[in-house]
Amino acid sequence: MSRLIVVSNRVNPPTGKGEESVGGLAMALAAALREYSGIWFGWSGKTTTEFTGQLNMQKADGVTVATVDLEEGDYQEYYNGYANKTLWPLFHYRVDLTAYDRSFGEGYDRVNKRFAETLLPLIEPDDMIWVHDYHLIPMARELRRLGVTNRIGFFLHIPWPAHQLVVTLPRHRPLVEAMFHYDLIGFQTEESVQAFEGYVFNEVGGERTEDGRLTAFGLSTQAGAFPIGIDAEDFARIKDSFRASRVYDRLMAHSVFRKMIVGVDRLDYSKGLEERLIGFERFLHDNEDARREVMLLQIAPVSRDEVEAYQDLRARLDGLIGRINGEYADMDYNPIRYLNRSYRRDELAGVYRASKAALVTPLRDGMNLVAKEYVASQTPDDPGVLILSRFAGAARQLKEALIINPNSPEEISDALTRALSMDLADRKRRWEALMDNVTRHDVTAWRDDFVAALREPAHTSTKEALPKAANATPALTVRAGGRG
Ligand code: GDG
Repeated sequence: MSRLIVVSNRVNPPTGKGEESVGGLAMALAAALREYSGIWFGWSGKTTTEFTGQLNMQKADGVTVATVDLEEGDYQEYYNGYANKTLWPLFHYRVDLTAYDRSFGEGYDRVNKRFAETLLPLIEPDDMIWVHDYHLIPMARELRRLGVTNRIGFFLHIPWPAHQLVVTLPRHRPLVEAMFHYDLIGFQTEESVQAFEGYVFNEVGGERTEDGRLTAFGLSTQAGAFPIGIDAEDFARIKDSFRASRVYDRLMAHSVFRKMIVGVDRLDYSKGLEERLIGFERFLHDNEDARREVMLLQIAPVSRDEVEAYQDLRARLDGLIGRINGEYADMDYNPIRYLNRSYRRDELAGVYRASKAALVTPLRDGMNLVAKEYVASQTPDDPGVLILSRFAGAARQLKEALIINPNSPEEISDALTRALSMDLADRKRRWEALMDNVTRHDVTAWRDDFVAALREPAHTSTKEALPKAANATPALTVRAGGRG
């Protein structure tokens, strides 16, 4: 069997101690690689004054991990710059927060080139390469320039935005062209696939071939939806673990007369935290009886805090929570408990289990794994209710959740009323259907579906190496068409 080389910006190998770092991509890849012999390659998280290309190799929990340090300037332009100040906001429909600095794009291309050069010596002829997320879109193009003809797949963890948003990027064409150097492109939802195709057909005159491939720029690729899942079995198991039970007991003891609602998110403007709080404020305003009875536990570990938009969000949240607690708290009651720290995964499972409802209210989200984790952590004979934004990719699958528009405080408030008064039979019926979905479409199914499609596409084209010209965008370089 060919090896799998996974490439992602950050490499977070599983520790086996439930202490994996925060973030959906890390959660998913750690679980996906656990049973796969292969290499996980990416940035070490460290910066140096000058890029050396020195590979650090380690074995962690059965996975070979290969990391490289980045130069400080690279880190600023590629990571804090193009990835997190340009692509992340734009792909989450926040044109107002999108920075279009040219130097960021140059840093982004430079780092992708450096990653490709560093990875090259590790690649064997039969390896499949699976590149992850918006940080690394040009990676396949750079590998092809170095002569790599292996199968290379790409998975985008965040949404692909509408055509009109993509074209606000000054370098949108080379960015999309770079995607055509992959053999397979995976998106979270059909909606993202369609948005991508919309760009390809309407902006660059691309076409769909009879066998379903996309052609443009003289290249061809295959695109599809591969909704990511969680390790549902593991969550269902750790929810009963010692640590989870300890957290559960602690929370239940404190909230005997109170119903707890939970929110767990990286502190990010895409997650709709402000909208959630305003919806909860509306709920408290409209339901006098609920005051003192209902509390929101919001876990929000700080994320990307070198980026101004994240600092601003944090300050606004501090103000908003102060206002709501000031208005509705009593000597022995705080409506919102807000925690800017992260917890172990097994502790999170205990928190989910102790909560009568979860509020998952992103304004845009590729998938949202928290929604699935909440479902997987419930007790079958007394499950809580998931309230889920229609703008999360997960809403396409988790249809038995209470689906809301997070921009509407009234909808959030009404959903809370409904969730907290829902009878057991209705809760069970919904949860069983949700759990069935979360279990069937788990992270293993996601990995296997993607890898199978990458390995044996129904109809395939053979990618060829690109000429090694450093900065040129090459002309037609890929032979499209069937294998035979
Ligand atoms: C991206 C896409 C897509 C959170 N707090 C703690 C903690 N977390 C974990 C959660 C969950 C993960 O972080 C967050 O995953 P999400 O999917 O909700 O969101 P992103 O980080 O934005 O992930 C997203 C995902 O990639 C996968 O493709 O679903 O749309 O944006 O697993 O549990 N984990 C721990 N302590 C915390 O305090 N241990």
